[in-house]
Amino acid sequence: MLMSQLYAPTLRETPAEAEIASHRYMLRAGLIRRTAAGIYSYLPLGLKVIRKVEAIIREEMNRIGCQEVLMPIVQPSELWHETGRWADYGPEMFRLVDRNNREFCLGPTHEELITALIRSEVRSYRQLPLRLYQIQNKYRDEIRPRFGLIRGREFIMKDMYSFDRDEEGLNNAYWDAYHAYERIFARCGLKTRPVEADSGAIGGDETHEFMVLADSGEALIVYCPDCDYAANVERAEYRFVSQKNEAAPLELEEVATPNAATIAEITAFLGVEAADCLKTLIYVADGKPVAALVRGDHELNEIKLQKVLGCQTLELAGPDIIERVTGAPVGFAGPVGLEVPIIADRCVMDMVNCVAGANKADYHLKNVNIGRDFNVTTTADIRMVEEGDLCPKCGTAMDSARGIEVGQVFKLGTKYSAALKATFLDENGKEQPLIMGCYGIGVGRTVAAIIEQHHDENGIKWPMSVAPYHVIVVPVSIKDEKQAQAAEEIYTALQAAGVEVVLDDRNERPGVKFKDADLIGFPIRITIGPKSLENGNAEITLRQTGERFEKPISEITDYVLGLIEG
Ligand code: 9G3
Repeated sequence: MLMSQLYAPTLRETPAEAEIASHRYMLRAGLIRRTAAGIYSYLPLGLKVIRKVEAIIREEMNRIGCQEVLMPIVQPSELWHETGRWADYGPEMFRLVDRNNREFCLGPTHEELITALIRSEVRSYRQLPLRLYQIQNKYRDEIRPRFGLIRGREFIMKDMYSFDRDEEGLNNAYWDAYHAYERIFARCGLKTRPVEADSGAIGGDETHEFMVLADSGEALIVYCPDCDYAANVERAEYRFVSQKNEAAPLELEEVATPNAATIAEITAFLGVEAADCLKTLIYVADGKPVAALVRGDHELNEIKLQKVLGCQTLELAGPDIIERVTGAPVGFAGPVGLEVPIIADRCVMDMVNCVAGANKADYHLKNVNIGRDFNVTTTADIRMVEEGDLCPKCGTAMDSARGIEVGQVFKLGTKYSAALKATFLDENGKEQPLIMGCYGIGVGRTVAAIIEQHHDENGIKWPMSVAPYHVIVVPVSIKDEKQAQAAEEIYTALQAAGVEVVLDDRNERPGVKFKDADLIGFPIRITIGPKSLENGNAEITLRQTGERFEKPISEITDYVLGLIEG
């Protein structure tokens, strides 16, 4: 490929909307262009990388016995009515109607579709296990698309679905996919960390997310430096050590706290620690009000609360419900005298003489004590884990990091096969539901994450396995007959050896050519300059390490092949 013909419109300046490195460089290096919010066109260089990542994914999916299919993007609403999910996703689902006014959606995922696809033809245990996957566009109308391909509204996903006769079969599929993911991301040059995650609305019990640790990541994880425990904070647990406060309970006291509603205002106004305050949060669970209590310096984890309550819907109560339930405006809620169920975090049970809202406008209570002044309905772990909390497995203080979720593996069980009546006959002719798992990788997200982990101030540093081209050959001056000829010879020899190579044949100043080479991030740059040429050499620069050295032109092809193999 000649640089003068390659359609890679590089930009000198960083576009304003790009907030993170990968988004910045994908625009500046001419890999993608924004068509609409969260919707992108892939330009030649970007598409080459996407296709290389897909090829690695295909190899590893095929290696664990998966078969590739391609399902439609446009999905009939009937299937989503059968599983009851048509209404679940509201505005996030792109919906459309056809000329006969029939309802469809643009597929955000394909559990319904794949299960309906096979249910009438997979009828016997002899046909199991079955593992089908596709690499296809997905559509989710995100409220805030951002960070380029990391949170788009149209994105390419590899989604695999496994069908087994029993839990053991599902377990095999789950761990085959898990280890395939480890190989996929390693082959892409990505350092990932699998973390235990919350299975959320899609049901099932066990699930892991593959995280790329990056400060720009939207997910927050905690991990143990000593053992392999790692989890998304939505789901993370910690070793709870009860440290009962030994102070004697003091007389309950009502204090005027005009306009001091938040924990920060109360601690300032009363001169107490946040850890001595009670945070009372009023929620509506399946339509009924409940109170959740956490220590003032802790965060409530709504996902844990919802699991403890076992409710379908859970949302923070609005000001009017708070007024009705507590008798006070927002900010003065407390447990004393509340008529609703109270769920307290375990840490609350160690508290003595704490400060809480008085359920009265502009008043708080001091020296509130559990048992004497109020009772709780349930005590549970409903707290957001933080850095420094103890590992639930080995007790070491945990670290935290932000992560980009590039893949996830889920055990679904019979959630979709039961709803869609996808069953098989076992040896005894007895009808059994298929046991399912689903496994996703965000292809665009993976490409963006590779850039997040492989870039510097000059641009991208592609791992060889996914680079859009392996080599760029740069003559310092294309006008110099000898340089142009040597460059042409090297370029032709590399092409003949099957190397993916670009020749920068532009009549540009060397600095411009070197800047573009670094920005686009070719792993190998071969520079033909007047000095090295006199000795029959060319200069090689490795983008990953910055190493620079000369090689006789006659040895270049073999050396480059060695680097690509390496
Ligand atoms: C929807 C919309 C958004 C969604 C879903 C459905 C996420 C939805 C969960 C999954 C689970 C797995 C197969 C590949 C791996 C992930 N967002 N999920 O089900 F209608 Cl609008 O997609 N699916």
